[in-house]
Amino acid sequence: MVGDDHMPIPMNLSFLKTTATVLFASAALSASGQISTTAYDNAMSFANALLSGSSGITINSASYTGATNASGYFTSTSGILPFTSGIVLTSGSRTNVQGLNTSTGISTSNGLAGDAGLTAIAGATYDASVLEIHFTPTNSVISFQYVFGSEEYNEYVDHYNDVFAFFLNGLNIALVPGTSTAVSINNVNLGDYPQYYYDNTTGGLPTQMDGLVGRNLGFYLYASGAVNAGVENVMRIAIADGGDTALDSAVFLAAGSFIDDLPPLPGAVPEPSTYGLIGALSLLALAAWRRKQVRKA
Ligand SMILES: [Ca+2]
Ligand SMILES: [Ca+2]
Ligand SMILES: [Ca+2]
Repeated sequence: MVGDDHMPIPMNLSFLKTTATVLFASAALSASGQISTTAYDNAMSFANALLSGSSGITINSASYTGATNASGYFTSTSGILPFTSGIVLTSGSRTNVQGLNTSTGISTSNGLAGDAGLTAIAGATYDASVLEIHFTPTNSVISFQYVFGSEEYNEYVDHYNDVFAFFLNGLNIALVPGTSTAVSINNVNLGDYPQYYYDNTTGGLPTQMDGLVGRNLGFYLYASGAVNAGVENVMRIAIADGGDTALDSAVFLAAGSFIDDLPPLPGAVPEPSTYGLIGALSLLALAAWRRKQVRKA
């Protein structure tokens, strides 16, 4: 599909969409701060932006597939996202994550193919943007922080299932904490895992994204999983439109948050599926190692 909106939707949904546009036209004026973006340059710089200075991770190579303008670097006023800089990958245009929220249907159709891995999770996908990172960690677990945002919220939930995933050595680790459920439009919204969902259709936050996942205090999202220490591992960070190429979705990755350690916040632990992979004993050993590092500091 070449157009900039979905195919016609049922009357009741059209009505909701019109109503929402009117409702937040004034509310958006109260939002403060901003998200700024700059253009994607090259895959290695992009991948290295995720590392902190003291990281035990070495990035050996990286490649990017997707529209050049679908991705870029961002900086953000504090209070919009849980972090203030990083990289953003979208299924449309990077500039569409900037605010204010003046439209319920910001959309860029790049006319690109989807991603087979994402299609396996969420059904047919299009306009995929994929960053593949080949890296060597020092320790046997990695984690990083992210926020998912989309224009599909709320009116296209259960209609257009935009999706993203972090395939770590082939396994998706972008899951609702404590579950094996992938983070997508249909899986996290006002009705499903609402504690992780921020409804921005009233324009409370200065970003065009109508809904954000992973920005609520106490419900931040970290992807974490087991890796093979000392040898090369592969992570594919992928996002795509579901169903057609319209209405953008974005995934924000926090600068410096890609570490070979458990997530930094109390209570932010790896997914249960990860426990099976790492094994309870190595998790305990890792925790003990980390406590020792803290004491030494
Ligand atoms: Ca698109
Ligand atoms: Ca919007
Ligand atoms: Ca979409």
